[in-house]
Order: sequence, then structure tokens, then C-alpha cells
Amino acid sequence: MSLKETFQARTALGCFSKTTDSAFVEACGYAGLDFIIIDMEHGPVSYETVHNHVRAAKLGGVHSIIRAKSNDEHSIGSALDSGADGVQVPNVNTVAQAKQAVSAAKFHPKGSRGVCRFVRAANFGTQDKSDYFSSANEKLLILQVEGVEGVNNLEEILAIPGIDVLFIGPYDLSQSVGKPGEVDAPEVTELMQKIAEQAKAADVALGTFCDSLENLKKFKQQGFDYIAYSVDVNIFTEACKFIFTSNRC
Ligand code: 3PY
Repeated sequence: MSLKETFQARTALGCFSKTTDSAFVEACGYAGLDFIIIDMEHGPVSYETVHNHVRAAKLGGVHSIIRAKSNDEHSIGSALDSGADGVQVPNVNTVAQAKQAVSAAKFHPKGSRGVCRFVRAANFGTQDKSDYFSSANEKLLILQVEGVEGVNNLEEILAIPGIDVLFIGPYDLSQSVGKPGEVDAPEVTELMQKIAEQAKAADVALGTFCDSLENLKKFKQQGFDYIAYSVDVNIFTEACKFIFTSNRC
């Protein structure tokens, strides 16, 4: 089942990855996550590591999404060249920025992504050309709206064809309203509610991030389609704290 089919049927659940060891990514697959977001915006990974993570995701049976370093042609094209199932683009605030992301992620006629068919995504040139160029345009494009400016332009952003998921970044949003880190502040939750209503009205799938089980439950109940819960290294450290510190005798 593709990731899109999964979130059309039920909430898809995954986490961010900020490790350089592909074993974590593979293990996330065995643990039953629907997706893993390999983070090039805030994580330490190089393109070489991204390629190994994408291979490990396939082996473990988890869909791989790359959060691009930034909203530019090279970051988005290179992320997709790795063969990942999709790309997530941070910090989209304007219609022009949203169109730029779509254009960088899609080949003609939907966009102007840089063409090279000798990349991992095209089995290093062995995939049938027409298959590659048509299937590449089906890769997921996830846009992050995480600032007040993006919220103000949301109706027009959501009308742009080619956006599979509108992803709210609660932490950046909290900074944008002057309360960095306070993701449960009413200013943030009200904006999130507004974004959720607009995305649903535009029939665009909705995603977000959370780092508490209460919010995970709340977002599932609110009908979010794609939820990233926390970060692999944080899940590991929280589990270690629970096992080794809380139970110390
Ligand atoms: C945010 O919360 O701002 C994000 O980008 C999720 O990591």
C-alpha cells in the first residue's frame, strides 16, 4: 500500500529521523511505522547518508520522506533523486514559494525538476524512461506552513495543484506568534484549527508534528491524516530515561 493510500484509509503515523545510522531507519520499519521523515533541515545527514537511509527504509518496509534542507530546486530535486517516496518542504509562506516547490518536485508538464535518469530513483538508468518520468510525478509533495504569513496566504496556496499534504509545523508557528516552544498556547492551537479547517475545505490532506501522546490522540481525533510523532533519538532517550532512570533502585 502506498503512503497516500494509507492516509486516505486512516491516519498515517511516523517520526522524524535525525540519526546518521541507517539501522534506526530500518528498525522503524520493523516496528510498524508508516513513514519516516529523514531530516535534512535540522538533522546531521549528508546526501550519501540519505541514500543509505532510503535503502534501509525499503528493507524495513517503511515509507521514506526527505525533509529538504530548504525550498530550492537543488534541495528538492536531490532529495527525490535518492528514490524516497516523497519530499517535505519547510517554511512555505507565499504562493510564489509554494509554486516554486511544486515546480522543483515535478517533471514537465507539472513542473521543471532537473532531469537526470542515472540516479538511484531511476534504478541508475535501468528503469524504463517513460515509467520513470510518469511515476516520479506521483511522489508525495508535502508543504510545511509554519508561520503567520503562510496562514494568511493559505487559501491561495491550497488551490495550487500538486500538493499532497499540507503540514503544520507547530514549533515554528509558536515562534511566529511570539511564543517559541509553546505549542499548546491558545494563539498556536487557534491557528492550527484555522489551518485544519481550510485544508479540509480544500480537500488537501493534513499533517502535523507532536511530541506528546495527548496531542497525538487529539490530532488523530481531529482527523489529521499524517502525523509525525517526535524524533527517533528523542524516542530512544525517553525510553532509556523511563527504563534506566525512573526505575533505578
Ligand atoms: C515544527 O514544529 O515547526 C516542525 O517543523 C516540526 O519539526
